[in-house]
Amino acid sequence: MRYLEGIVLKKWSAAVLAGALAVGALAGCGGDDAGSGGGGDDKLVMGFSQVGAESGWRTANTKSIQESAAAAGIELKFSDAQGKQENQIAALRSFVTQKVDAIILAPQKETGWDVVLRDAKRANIPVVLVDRGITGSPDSYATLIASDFVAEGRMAGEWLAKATNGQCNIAELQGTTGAAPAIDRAKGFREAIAKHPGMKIIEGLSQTGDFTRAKGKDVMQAFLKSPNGGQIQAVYAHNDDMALGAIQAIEEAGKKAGTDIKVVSVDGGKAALDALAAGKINCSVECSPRLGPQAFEAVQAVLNGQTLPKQQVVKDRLFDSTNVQDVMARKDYWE
Ligand code: GZL
Repeated sequence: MRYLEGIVLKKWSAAVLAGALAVGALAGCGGDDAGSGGGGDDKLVMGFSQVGAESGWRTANTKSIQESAAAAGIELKFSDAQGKQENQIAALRSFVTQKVDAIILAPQKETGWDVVLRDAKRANIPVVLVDRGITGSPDSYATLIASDFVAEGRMAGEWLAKATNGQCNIAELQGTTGAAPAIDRAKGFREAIAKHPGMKIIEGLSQTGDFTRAKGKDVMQAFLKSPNGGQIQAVYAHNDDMALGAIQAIEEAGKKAGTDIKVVSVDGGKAALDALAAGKINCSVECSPRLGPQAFEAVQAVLNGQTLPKQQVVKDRLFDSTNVQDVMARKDYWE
């Protein structure tokens, strides 16, 4: 993913944001030719196209966006695409037809958005991307609010290199094929382990688990039964749900997750922190799903005619045995 002048986002309380949006709405933001939205004169109406409900992260992300909309008194038309890009494209077309004031999109994959985003632009409906980026023209959206997935992969790889003194045979559970986090977490991890000749992803043991616990378990079971399965010393899962599925497979194979086979993950939600505290996950790189406040701050700015940086990077932390107890004690996690 390309990064322009990224800014680390401020944390905005919903109250502050609601005030900003109310001022914007009363000021008749969005101009005459923007979508009328159909929500009455002063009520903003936004469309939100969500990937689906494949993981704990996704559920928390949906909650964050919906809570921020409610706090700001915005009518949010929500569409769950059930993991299918074609459903997202249909939802965007519907939002354009309904003349919403703005669209928030979490794109299931990087490609295939040019035509529908061109139509939204022609209708003067701004689009804010959250969570995942796209390869289309940067002119087709106002801004992207997301983590740096390459950095997440790099952090995971560097942690594993340090924990294994640069000697480790790794199996990889990749995220959804074609999705920015899957592409970039794979890229960053490979960049990190390439610095250590003793680290490798085992031939044939890198496969998508589609970000779900069930598929993560199925794929890990197949890995463990494969001819190269005995070589596995660590599994790198692109999200916690697949890591938790892999732990089930490891334990059903009579091995100790976190000890016989190290488990490195991304997302850093409470479920992973619980497993980390139990020694079953060794490291999880946080990827915050709480993008609602920043998304609505961005929409308000765009409707007020401001130009935003194309990428707003959400800062991530790394959780492991050195900090998990403190993070849990402070409840400084998402769930
Ligand atoms: C990352 C997000 C990914 C999460 C998964 O921003 O797109 O999708 O890491 C989720 O848990 O399914």
